[in-house]
This record gives sequence, C-alpha cells and structure tokens, in this order.
Amino acid sequence: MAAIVEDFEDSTLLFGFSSGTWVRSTARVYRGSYAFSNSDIGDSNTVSTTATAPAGATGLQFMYSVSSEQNYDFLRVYIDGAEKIAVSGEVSWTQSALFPVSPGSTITFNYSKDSSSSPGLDAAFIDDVTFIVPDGPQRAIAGPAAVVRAAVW
Ligand SMILES: [Ca+2]
Ligand SMILES: [Ca+2]
Repeated sequence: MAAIVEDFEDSTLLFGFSSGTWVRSTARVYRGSYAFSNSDIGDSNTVSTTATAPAGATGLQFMYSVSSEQNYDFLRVYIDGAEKIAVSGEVSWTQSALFPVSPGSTITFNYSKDSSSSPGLDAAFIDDVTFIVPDGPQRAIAGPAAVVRAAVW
C-alpha cells in the first residue's frame, strides 16, 4: 500500500495544513528537524490546525507528543468532529491508532489550556502525519512538497 506523509521538514505543507495557529517547530521532533506544534497561547485559549484527507485515503496514522499541565491543558484530535485522542501531561512520542478515514475527512488537532499554569514545554507536537492511500503512487514523487512512500501496514 502507499502512504502520503507530511513530515513538516519543509515549509510547503500537505493536506491543507497551514502555518499560523500551529507552526513548524524544532523544540521536539520525532523524525528529521521539524514537527508541527501549537503557537504560543495564553491561559484559557485554544488553537487548532486542520488537515483534510486526500483523494483515495482510507486511513490515518501519526505521531504525537505533549508537554503540558496534566489533566488541564490538552492535545485533542478529532476526526469529522469525533474526539479520538485527548492527552495531557508529559507524553513522549506515541504512535496513534490507524484510524479509518474517507477522502475529505477533516482532522482537527487542538491544543487547549485551562485558566492557569503552564508547566513543561506548554505544547503539543505532531509529526509524520500519514494517510494510507491504497491506490496511490507506489514510488516517491520528486519535489520537496510531496513525500510519498511505499509502506507495509
Ligand atoms: Ca519531522
Ligand atoms: Ca494550564
């Protein structure tokens, strides 16, 4: 099967990710030099970034990590509005489940803080956001923006 991976290593982002509310970060990376992390926010605030499943996508898997106030400041991940992950505290890099998705599914990564205290890095991180595209390209496509690789799942 083929997979399309956003590794955040260059500034051209796949899947509709855009820099702003979340940004490329070197503070903590799973692979390479960059991950994607929330921009700095104050207490009682939330920042989200959204990806859209590409044509042919059947599954989603990604790496995530958090350094936040346990039980109060959370990374949450939603697929088509349904909460799939909610984590807080000190969480080292963890591989998500392989979630089923459909082309056009909306994936929202959300970092939200309660009204006080910001220990740790005060941040959520994601890296290697991977959509499974069974009928997709089987070979790497030239160019920095698209990282396409064959994978066995
Ligand atoms: Ca990376
Ligand atoms: Ca807090």
